[in-house]
Amino acid sequence: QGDCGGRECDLLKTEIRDLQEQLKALKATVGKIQKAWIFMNGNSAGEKTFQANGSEGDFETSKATCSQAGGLLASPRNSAENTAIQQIVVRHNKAAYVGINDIETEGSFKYLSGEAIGYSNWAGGEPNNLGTEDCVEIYPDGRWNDRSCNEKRLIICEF
Ligand code: GMH
Ligand code: CA
Repeated sequence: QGDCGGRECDLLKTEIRDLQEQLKALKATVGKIQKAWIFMNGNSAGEKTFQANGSEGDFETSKATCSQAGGLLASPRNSAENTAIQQIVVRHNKAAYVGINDIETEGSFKYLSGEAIGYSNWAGGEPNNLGTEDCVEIYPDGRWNDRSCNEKRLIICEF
């Protein structure tokens, strides 16, 4: 409880107040930087921010690129996130892989975490596993197509 006393206690109280002020200022600064960053070249949905830097890669490269950047290959878990990713695809006029695949079990699409997907936005007739298609691309219209993991696609990461 608040029953500490003496000079040492007063000092701690002052330090805590000072830290609280610094934290508040820090949060405001981070918020501004985040907004400016999203304004420049990204998008957001809920707590997630999505970014593309124009680079392209196959599924493994896309996954590794995002992971090396401290993020995750964009993995839409609801329509708001899907729309945010779609808008970046439109901006770059280039389809992108999402962090979803059925590499492990054909027809069982999972996030990179291994969890089964809880949301999907397949284009008509998809997934059709044409040849062998274990990865998922998102088109400019926001719809998904299962696709070979070896194509070159826009890299979009989430943070
Ligand atoms: C087939 C057809 C197309 C479809 C492609 C795509 C390949 O060529 O069904 O309409 O767009 O497959 O699913 O990944
Ligand atoms: Ca397909």
